[in-house]
Amino acid sequence: MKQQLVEQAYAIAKERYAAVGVDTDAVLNTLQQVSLSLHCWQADDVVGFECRGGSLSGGIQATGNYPGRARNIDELRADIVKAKSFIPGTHRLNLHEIYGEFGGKSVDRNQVGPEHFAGWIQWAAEQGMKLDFNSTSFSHPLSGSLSLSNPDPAIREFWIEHTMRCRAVAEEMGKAQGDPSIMNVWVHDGSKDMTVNRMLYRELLKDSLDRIFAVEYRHMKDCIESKVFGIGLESYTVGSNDFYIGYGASRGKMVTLDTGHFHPTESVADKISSLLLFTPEVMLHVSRPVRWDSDHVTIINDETLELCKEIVRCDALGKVHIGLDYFDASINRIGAYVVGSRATQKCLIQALLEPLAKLREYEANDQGFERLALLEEAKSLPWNAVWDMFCLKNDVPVGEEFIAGVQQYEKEVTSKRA
Ligand code: RNT
Ligand code: ZN
Repeated sequence: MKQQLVEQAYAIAKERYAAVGVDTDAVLNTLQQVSLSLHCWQADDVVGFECRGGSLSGGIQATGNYPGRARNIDELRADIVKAKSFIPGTHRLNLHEIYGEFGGKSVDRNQVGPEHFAGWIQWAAEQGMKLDFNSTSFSHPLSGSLSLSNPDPAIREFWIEHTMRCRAVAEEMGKAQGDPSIMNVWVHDGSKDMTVNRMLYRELLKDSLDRIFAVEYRHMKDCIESKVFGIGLESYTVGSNDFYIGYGASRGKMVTLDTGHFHPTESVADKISSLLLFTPEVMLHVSRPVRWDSDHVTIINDETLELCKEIVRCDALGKVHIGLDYFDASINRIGAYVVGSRATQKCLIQALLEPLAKLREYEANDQGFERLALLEEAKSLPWNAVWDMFCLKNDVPVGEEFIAGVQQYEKEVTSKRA
């Protein structure tokens, strides 16, 4: 697209926004500071690089068999580099433990250490990306239905050891990058059918977490993620929302809000302000549930928009970490990264462009009509011109131009993967 067109449209948008008290240049600067944490697992359908193999378990599922899945570390890295070239700004990479560099050896989950991520740390530094991390409870012979809440001491110890080691890995990442690595603990623990032991498993999970978090680190931050149910684990989830809110609030740990992990009419946006009053920060997994926690590619929709608006309205960009979490195996996977990341950023820019001062003035004066009218008008202010300028400034394709870029990479690279 012509640079001149983008500049002209931006000049007009700048004036329109100035009229409602919004400084578009300041918005561009603010958005520049916001890093998304790109989930590594969209590139390979959550398979990872353990040499054990086996299928995805733990109640999650990547459906579709679009060709071109990344089959090894080099392919995954190349895909991330390609995706990132279409996403404006500076972003982080979120790794799972199963994506370690195990050098063709079988390294069990209770043997993992920072050495398996030394290559990633070096690569990320070269790419100007910071790393976040996740322990991995699923897709392992000992995953079963219960990991950290398993009444069998041997199995529970195994997963405690794994999670403790993962924190040590995250600590090394944080140290190397001079910025804390955020480590998410999500365990799939639950039960397919009714349980008569809800309390027992939750007590065990609480105790496991207390032991895991007993070691204090300075270069990593912990977060804990709840969900409603998993596939094959429909009747009970040990790590429910209530469980982790209680845990996070009492232990000063961040709670991870995955937008696919709540009842369909529940507003995740509404949770931000409550959590921030009782937990230090918030981690997000921005996704798009369709009928269930289906992990479709994030798009601009009311849910994502409201979520971003709440972050901005709470003045919490510095306290809310925005990670993505979806895995669609039915479409071009690099395209999936780009669409979901750009959609999240487009929601953020709309949130930043909200004429908040004016809206708050109306609200303070009890001017309900005026507030409603401006909220409605703001929806069609020319935010897209500001977004195009953001892309232009960051030297990434403006508008739909990235489609051809993704297609070219598919033709040259991913379509050749058997
Ligand atoms: C699963 C959780 C979790 C995973 C990743 C792969 O329901 O959302 O965050 O998606 O750990
Ligand atoms: Zn998630």
